[in-house]
Amino acid sequence: MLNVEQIRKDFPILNRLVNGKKLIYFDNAATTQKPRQVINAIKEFYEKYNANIHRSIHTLGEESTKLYEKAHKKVADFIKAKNWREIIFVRNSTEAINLVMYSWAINNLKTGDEIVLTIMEHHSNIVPWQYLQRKGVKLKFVDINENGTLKMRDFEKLVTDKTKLVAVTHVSNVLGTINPVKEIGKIAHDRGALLLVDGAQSIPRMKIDVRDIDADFYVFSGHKMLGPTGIGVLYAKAEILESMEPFLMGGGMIKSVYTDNFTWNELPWKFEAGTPNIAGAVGLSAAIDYINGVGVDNIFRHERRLTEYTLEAIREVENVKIFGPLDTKNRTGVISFNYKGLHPHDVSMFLDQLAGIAIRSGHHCAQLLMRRLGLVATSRASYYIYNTIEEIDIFIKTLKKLREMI
Ligand code: C6P
Repeated sequence: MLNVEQIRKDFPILNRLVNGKKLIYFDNAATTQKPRQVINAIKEFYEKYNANIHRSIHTLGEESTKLYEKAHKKVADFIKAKNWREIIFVRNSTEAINLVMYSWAINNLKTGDEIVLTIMEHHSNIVPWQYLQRKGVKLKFVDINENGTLKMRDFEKLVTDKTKLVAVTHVSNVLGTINPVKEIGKIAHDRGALLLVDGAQSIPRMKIDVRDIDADFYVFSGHKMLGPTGIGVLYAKAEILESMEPFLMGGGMIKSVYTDNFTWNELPWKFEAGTPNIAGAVGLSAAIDYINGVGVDNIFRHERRLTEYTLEAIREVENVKIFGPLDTKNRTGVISFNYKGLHPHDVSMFLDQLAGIAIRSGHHCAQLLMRRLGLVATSRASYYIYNTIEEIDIFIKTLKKLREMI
C-alpha cells in the first residue's frame, strides 16, 4: 500500500487553492505533478553543474556529461533494455514516433506496404503514419469491442505479409484499456512486421520490460511520470537503430565532417543532434528514482483501488455514462464519462469552479476513437499516486450537485 499522506507532502502544488478550494488534480493522463525531489534535482543541476555535454573538458563539462549519460542508463534499467545505447532522448512521445517515421519508415516502406494501427490510438500514433500515405503506404485500423478492449481477431486478419509495422498504444488515454502488446507483438513478428508500442500511458504505472514485450520501438514522455516537460524517450533495438539514418543533422551527432560528407556518431548520440535537454534528463532521472522508491506495482494497485471505488460510487450519480472496460483488471485509473444534458467542457468548468477539481474534457487527441464511439468529446478523470478516496468523494458529491443545478 502507498503512504499517500506522506507522498502528498512531496508535491508542493497540492497545497494550492483553486477557486478557494484545495486543488484536486485529476488530469494526470495529460501530465502529472512534480515532486520536490524532481524540482530540486533540476534546481541543483542549474546551481551546481550546468555546462554543455560532450564538448568541454573542464570539471563542469565532465560532471554534466556524466549526469546526462547516467540518465540514459537509468532509463535503460527502468525499462530493462539490453544496452543504455538503445535509449534516445527526445522531447516527448510525439517526437519519438516522428523519429521512427522519418528515420526508419520513410526509408524502409514503399508503395503497397501496410501499417496496422488501432482505432484507439492517440493522434501522435496516427498522423505521422498518415504522412506515409503520400508514398502509397496503406493504414489499417483494428477495431474495439463494446467494452473498449481491442478486437484481437482483427490483428489476425489485418496483419499480413504486406504489414511492415504494427503500432499500438499500451494503454488507452481515453478508455484506460490495457492492451496485450506482447501478444500483438507475436502476431506482428510472425508476419515479419515490427512492433512499436506507445508507452505514454503505461510507463507511469506499469512495470515495463521491453525485451519481454519484444518491442522493436517503445516510446514515452517524461512529463506523464513525474518528470519535467520537454524530455521523452525512444527505445529501439540496437540493430534497428544501427540500420537507421539520423533524422536531425548537426552538432553532436557526427564523428567527422568533411566538405562533401560526414560520418555519424555512435548510438545514441547519432540521434541526439544539437544541445539536448540536459536538465530535463536529470529531472527524468530523479522521477525514476522517485517511482522506484514508491514501487510501480504499488502505484498500479493504488490506481486500481481508486478506479474500483469510482466505478462503484459513480453508479449513484444519475445520467452518467462511463466508457471503457468495467473490469478493473484490464484498465488503469483513467475514467472517461459523459453527463447527460451537459457538454463535457461545462462539466469540467463546473467541477473546477465549484470544487477546485481539475479534469480534462474534449476529444483527448483521439478523434478516431470519439467517432467510433459516436461522440465528439468526453469528460475524463485520471488518477495518480497522490490521489485519495476523499478526493473522489468530493468529485462524486460535486457531480451529484450538478444534477440538482441543471
Ligand atoms: N496524451 C492526454 O491528455 P506527448 O504530448 O508527446 O507527451 O504525448 C502524446 C501521447 C501519445 N500517446 C498517448 C497514449 C498519449 O496519451 C499521449 C498524450 C495526453 O491524453 C495529452 S493529448
